[in-house]
Amino acid sequence: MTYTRKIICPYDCPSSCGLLAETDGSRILKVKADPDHPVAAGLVCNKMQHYEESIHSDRRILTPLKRVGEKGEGNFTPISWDEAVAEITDRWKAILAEEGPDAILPVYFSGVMSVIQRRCGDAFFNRMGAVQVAKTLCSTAKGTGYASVMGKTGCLDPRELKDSDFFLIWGSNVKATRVHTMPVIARARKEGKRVVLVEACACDMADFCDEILLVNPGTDGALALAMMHVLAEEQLADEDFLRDHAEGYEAFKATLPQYTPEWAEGITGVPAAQIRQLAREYGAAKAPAILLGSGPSRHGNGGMTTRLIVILSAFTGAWGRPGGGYCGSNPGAGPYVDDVRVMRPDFRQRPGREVNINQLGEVLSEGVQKEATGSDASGEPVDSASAGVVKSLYVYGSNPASSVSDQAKVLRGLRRPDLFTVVHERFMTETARFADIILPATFSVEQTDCYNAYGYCTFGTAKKVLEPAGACKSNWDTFCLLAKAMGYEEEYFQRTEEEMLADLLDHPMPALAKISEADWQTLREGGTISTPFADHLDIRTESGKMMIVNEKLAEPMPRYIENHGGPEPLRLIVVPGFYTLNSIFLERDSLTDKRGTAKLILHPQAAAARDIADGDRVIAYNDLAEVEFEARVSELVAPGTVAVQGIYHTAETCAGTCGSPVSFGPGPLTSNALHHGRLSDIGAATTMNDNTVEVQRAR
Ligand SMILES: Nc1nc2c(c(=O)[nH]1)N[C@H]1C(S)=C(S)[C@@H](COP(=O)(O)OP(=O)(O)OC[C@H]3O[C@@H](n4cnc5c(=O)[nH]c(N)nc54)[C@H](O)[C@@H]3O)O[C@H]1N2
Ligand SMILES: Nc1nc2c(c(=O)[nH]1)N[C@H]1C(S)=C(S)[C@@H](COP(=O)(O)OP(=O)(O)OC[C@H]3O[C@@H](n4cnc5c(=O)[nH]c(N)nc54)[C@H](O)[C@@H]3O)O[C@H]1N2
Ligand SMILES: [Mo]
Repeated sequence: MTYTRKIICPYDCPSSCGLLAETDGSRILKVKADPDHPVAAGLVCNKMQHYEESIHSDRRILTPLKRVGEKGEGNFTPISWDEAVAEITDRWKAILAEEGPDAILPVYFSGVMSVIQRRCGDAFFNRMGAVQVAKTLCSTAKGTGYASVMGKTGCLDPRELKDSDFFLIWGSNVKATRVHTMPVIARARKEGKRVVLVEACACDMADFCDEILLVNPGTDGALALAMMHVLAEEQLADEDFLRDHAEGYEAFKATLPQYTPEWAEGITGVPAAQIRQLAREYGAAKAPAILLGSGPSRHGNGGMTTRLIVILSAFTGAWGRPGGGYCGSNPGAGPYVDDVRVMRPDFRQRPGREVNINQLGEVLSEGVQKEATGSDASGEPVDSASAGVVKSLYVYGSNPASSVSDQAKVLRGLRRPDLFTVVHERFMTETARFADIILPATFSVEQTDCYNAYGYCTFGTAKKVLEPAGACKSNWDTFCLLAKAMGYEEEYFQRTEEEMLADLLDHPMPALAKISEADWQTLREGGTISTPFADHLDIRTESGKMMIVNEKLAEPMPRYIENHGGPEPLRLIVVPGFYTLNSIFLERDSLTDKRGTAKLILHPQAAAARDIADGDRVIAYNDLAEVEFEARVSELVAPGTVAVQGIYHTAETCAGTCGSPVSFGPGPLTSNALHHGRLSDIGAATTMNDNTVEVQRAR
């Protein structure tokens, strides 16, 4: 007998789709979009269409594993949970006694996005007092930039775009990363509305837009300023709106004369005439929408760039009209549940050492240097306890060996024989292969949780559909086991995940407090509800006005600042892959076969200057590393830019003893080895699009 259950996609995507899973109680047989889900409404992405292939993949890790042989070699032997938990907690107790909690580093990021499973490890590591990680690997520069203008104001929910009359898609690969907005754009174009793309690499989106502006990466702020220069000069700014709803307009306006389109052409590479034309069209529209992706913010100037684009979105008063304004940050009145109840900062007795996830390589390989020389970089002798050398790494819901910058350094750190590494995973990822102990993790259908969509005004719950495969355990159950063995007696660690969900729903945040009884029923049974769209003129800053000038920042007045850049002639950006989601889905040959080997997209001019043809094997290099790719020559990338799509495994860890020959790159390192760990101007975020390389044909 088969039956259908509602589930929610657990991955890092704005849609948080509702899906219908057909099951016989032991397996998921089929997955399709839930026609009643407020966002999915019958459309599911290419990856989740066959979620069951991932859940029942024969590459899944089903038992705890212990390393045999050298680190990173990939040889493991099965052990029981009791043995694994005993070994982990014995090691941790010894490290805590000898070095203190600053020597234990927990890392998670966006592998599972549901509230409880994503955040529950914080409670455990707060209780321990372990290192605190700034999790700024994704869109924190954009989020901080947005908030420094708009505070907590909700932006457009993508469902409001039906009323927009002009679309400016700015550094967003909608086809790959916001698939539910594709039909909106297609319909708009049929209705004769214009769709303009501002991109550094337009390969995926060119066919869906009326016009493309190819910009040099990291220069979007100059483009936004030049557009506002034209709008102000030609009286297309809505000055009444800006005086009523914003602070600092007059002072900002006084800075605009210098930012001419001709000035911006020299920086962005976009012809001045095209900038002027775009500004006029944008200014003439009643309800233009800017759809901003995170790409332009992953630079040393990413926060400032975002501020300028957000100010532009308000410059013609569009925020006051349905469909007008800005789409791409948190749209709603959420959060709906209080994740502090899951993360339990109150368990922490001491502040703990802080590290930034983008500098993980630096932090882990610190130990290499100190072990080898007995001194730190300055030559000072090191007392390893006070210097805080990390002695144990615990990774869950993340694959930092593949996703974090400065990959060579991350791998060097992971190879340290004295680093005790535990990875809670579903597959033999690049990171898992360096573990001392691997713990087998569940899929979302084997978990109970709630889901706070970050791109739409929806909230949902989903209950466990299947018992965990093999000996797999959820993050929640794993931390409860570890807590018991550590002797942590708080009631929190005695709960089930079902009890934790009930607790969250019993203590709703204001945004959820007033929903109807029918909606409560949906949440109790498992399903997704829509919550009201934000009132875009209810500006949730201290003063109730947008902060064009923000006195709290080191740079109160918005202006153009340069990104980090570098000495090599080509700017390297990374672009999300269409067939994969970060390093997730690499277990599915049906998807990875379609994407093929890792490619470096470059402009015909850059290719010709280096005697490179489409399909050639090439090496991209800078001061950090050399990485091999297959060249793809395209006019749809900015002339001085090279782009790498998707995350790949390295050949080093997968070609050898790897039991699962998943898709891998041609060399021992991937594009992230070419990324510095430098941070953004505000938000201390990744700058993975802000690196330079030289490229040559491989011998
Ligand atoms: N299929 C798929 N879906 C995904 C993901 C995935 O990997 N694959 N990842 C998920 C995650 S974690 C996230 S955060 C989101 C990703 O969301 P975003 O980071 O917003 O990704 P994109 O929408 O592709 O936007 C990045 C775009 O910015 C462009 N770009 C890079 N630098 C610049 C620049 O300086 N200026 C301009 N104008 N453009 C630039 C790139 O060419 C790319 O097309 O998507 C989520 N959804
Ligand atoms: N080159 C390059 N680098 C990038 C990006 C890029 O586009 N290109 N994207 C960046 C962005 S936007 C992001 S958000 C980050 C993502 O960075 P990460 O979060 O480090 O990377 P993911 O690839 O999403 O890996 C998540 C892992 O979590 C595991 N997982 C899933 N569910 C669970 C669970 O319930 N429990 C446990 N224990 N594990 C689980 C998955 O199997 C997967 O291996 O990467 C960043 N790095
Ligand atoms: Mo992300």
